[in-house]
Amino acid sequence: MASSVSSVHSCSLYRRHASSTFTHTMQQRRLPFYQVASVRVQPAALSSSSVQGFGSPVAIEKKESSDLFAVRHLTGHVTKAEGLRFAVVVARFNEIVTRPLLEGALDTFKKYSVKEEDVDVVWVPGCFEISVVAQQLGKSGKYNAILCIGAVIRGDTTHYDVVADSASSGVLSAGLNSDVPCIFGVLTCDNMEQALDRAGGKAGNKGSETALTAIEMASLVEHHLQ
Ligand code: INI
Repeated sequence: MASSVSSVHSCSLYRRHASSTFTHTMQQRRLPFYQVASVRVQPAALSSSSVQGFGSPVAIEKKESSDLFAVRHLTGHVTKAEGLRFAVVVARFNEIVTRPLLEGALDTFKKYSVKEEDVDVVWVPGCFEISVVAQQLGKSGKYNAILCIGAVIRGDTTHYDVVADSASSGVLSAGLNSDVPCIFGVLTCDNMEQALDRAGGKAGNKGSETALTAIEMASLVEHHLQ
């Protein structure tokens, strides 16, 4: 298979970004670079069998060792959080879940060098109210990203679906309308046990994970997209 970019030289930019990105375990799990590279590049070095198994470790290994990626890769860095400002909008409904999610998020901000004075926390009654506030905060121009935290837990009626759908589409709209990343840290669970598992229990703390997403997105916009 021929490659249109097979003659390009080694790309130090790609390597620099890739290695620093992959030092982070969250990023490793998501494999953002390999997925992008897999789609965009069909290197001659790959055999047809390795191309067939595109997501296989063998195919990834071969592509990584080639020097074909002479394109710019823009990514946010969780290690470049200093000076970035965040708002966290958190729902009081199911506070037994949302409070530990918030604590996880604030811990993570601290670990990644976000100063306490660069974070504002805004409480709202429930998930339904998150997006209107997120949009206002985004439009205020004061923040690099807005982290939205809530917990919707299925009950006997369809109310769950209405609130969960409004929260997800509302947070998306808030980001699109304000041009500031609005991160979806709302749990949608079948029961309280599932929710607690994800709020610092056996499934980790989703508040902490979404804080990392907020840092990465804020860094991406601040350092590459302005
Ligand atoms: N709000 C939540 O944040 N989680 C829920 O699980 C929930 N349920 O299931 O009802 C919920 N409802 C309240 C809603 O967000 C609004 O606050 C309310 O409807 C007033 O607008």
